[in-house]
Amino acid sequence: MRDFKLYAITGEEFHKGRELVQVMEEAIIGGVDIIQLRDKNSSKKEVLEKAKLLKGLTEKYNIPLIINDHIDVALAVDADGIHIGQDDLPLLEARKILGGNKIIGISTHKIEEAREAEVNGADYIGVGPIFPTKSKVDVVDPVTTKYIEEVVKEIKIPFVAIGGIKLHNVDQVLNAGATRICAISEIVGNENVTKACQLFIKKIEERMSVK
Ligand code: TZP
Ligand code: MG
Repeated sequence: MRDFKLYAITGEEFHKGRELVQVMEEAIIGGVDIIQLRDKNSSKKEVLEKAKLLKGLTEKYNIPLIINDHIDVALAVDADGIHIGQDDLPLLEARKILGGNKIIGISTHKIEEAREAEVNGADYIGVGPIFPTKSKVDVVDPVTTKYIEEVVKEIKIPFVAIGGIKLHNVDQVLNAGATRICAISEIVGNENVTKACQLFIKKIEERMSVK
């Protein structure tokens, strides 16, 4: 898959009445280079409609669209891939359905899960939650930046850090070795979505230039 720096996930509870597509377009303008549709509250039909709208948007800007959980929706709109959790359809089954050309990302919370994802052919892993987060129910305890350090040492496939990452603490995440950042509330909950993304990108790029 094409590499990325800043991954935005939808979280309409934070959008403050603003339209989904508008918020995500502001994020892309600010430098987000991959988007995930994540919606745990809507019907499949509603998720499909949102996926169609976001597919139009991500095509316009030529960035990948990832669908959380709903492999059928991903196929229906020809999204670029899916993101699954440890309790979802197993990676190998998802790969059988999607084929080799689609992106499959999987959330991991410990090094054993990261190893398994790598062996099973994940395109990227999520590493988190780094910090406490209110954006996910039943979330596991924070894995802290220690888990990032373990992944950096051992895992070869791309990883993205997630969970409670804000502009004020992203430096800790980058210092631990992350080069890709994912956020919900700090991006889509921001009054100025574009500006928040620009500031994230600036921090990521600054760190990469001193490596
Ligand atoms: N997976 C692990 S933490 C999390 C997800 C989906 C929520 C991240 O949201 P926020 O608002 O950036 O903490
Ligand atoms: Mg899931």
